[in-house]
Amino acid sequence: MKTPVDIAITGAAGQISYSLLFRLAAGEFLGESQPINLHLLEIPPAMSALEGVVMELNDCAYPLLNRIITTTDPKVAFDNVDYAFLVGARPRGAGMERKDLLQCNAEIFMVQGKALNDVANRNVKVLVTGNPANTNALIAINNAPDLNPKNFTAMTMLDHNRTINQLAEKSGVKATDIKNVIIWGNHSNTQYPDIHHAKIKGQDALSLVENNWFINEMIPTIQQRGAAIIKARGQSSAASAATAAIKQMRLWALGTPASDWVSMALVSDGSYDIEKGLVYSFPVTVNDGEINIVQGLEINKLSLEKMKLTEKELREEKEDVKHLFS
Ligand code: NAX
Repeated sequence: MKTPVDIAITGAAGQISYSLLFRLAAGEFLGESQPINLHLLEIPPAMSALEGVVMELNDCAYPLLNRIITTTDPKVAFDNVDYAFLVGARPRGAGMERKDLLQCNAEIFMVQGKALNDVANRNVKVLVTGNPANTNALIAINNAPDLNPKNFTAMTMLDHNRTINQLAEKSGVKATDIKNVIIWGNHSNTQYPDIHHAKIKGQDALSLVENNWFINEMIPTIQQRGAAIIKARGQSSAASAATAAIKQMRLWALGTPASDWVSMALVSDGSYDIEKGLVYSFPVTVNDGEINIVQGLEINKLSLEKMKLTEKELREEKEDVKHLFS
């Protein structure tokens, strides 16, 4: 039996975690021969709900689930962890401005960044899902000076998967026939889902679907998909978000297939003239746990405008929170 890996999940009593935890315990992340310890972080009012979730996890009698720790202390949750899924965040309340939301979440991610810095495994992989995900990741990175900024990504895999699905539905093919879609920028409604480099069964996507559909239907559909799900379901996307979180972390840990890239938000190194240091979504490949931004893609005028628009929003978010950087 392999040594268990330690995985922290914040917001463990929330609805994304209600899907995520069971799938991690079933082996969907690192496979069916890798035992895991789960470190579950919540805030005090949610601890009772979390105990219920733990009872259910135990009732599944998962062979891979070695140990469960529940806590309200980030330093206990992140102690020596190999992977951290930062899902927990404060939702937007009535009358709350976007700036207020940014602020209260910024404080959560400042505390968690410091705790990761102090106690996590030095090779920890941290995936930020809680919104505003890119800027929350930026705050955590800037409060974890002893960890490599490359240890952090924010989740744009759900947007990536949504783009694959839209293109597959439109062209009547399977999701696996679609390659090389891109999400640029922020996980917000300024994000730019780009299919200029995408292939459908090996052919250029834009030779098979109309440019007009791409610009006037597909892009807004992806940008507004979260809101459409809330309208239909009365709650925000949860199972699809958990699927995307597992996919992003799995590909980061185990590598991307040679035939495709995926989208992840990570610290910009200045590629594609995006401001260095912002947490921005790029097309990436992963080898041996190292994420590489796909270089040399041709960017036309439309793409450049959209990439700059979402970069501008991230710059503004950074301005609002940079007083919290250590
Ligand atoms: P829920 O409100 O169901 O759960 C959030 C949980 O986080 C709650 O149980 C709460 O008690 C806990 N929490 C709050 N502050 C905490 C703290 N300081 N430490 C630990 N736990 C804390 O939300 P859920 O639907 O699970 O969504 C979680 C986050 O994911 C939200 O911010 C949501 O906006 C975001 N999403 C991000 C997506 C992405 O693609 N990046 C897509 C899905 C989702 O909308």
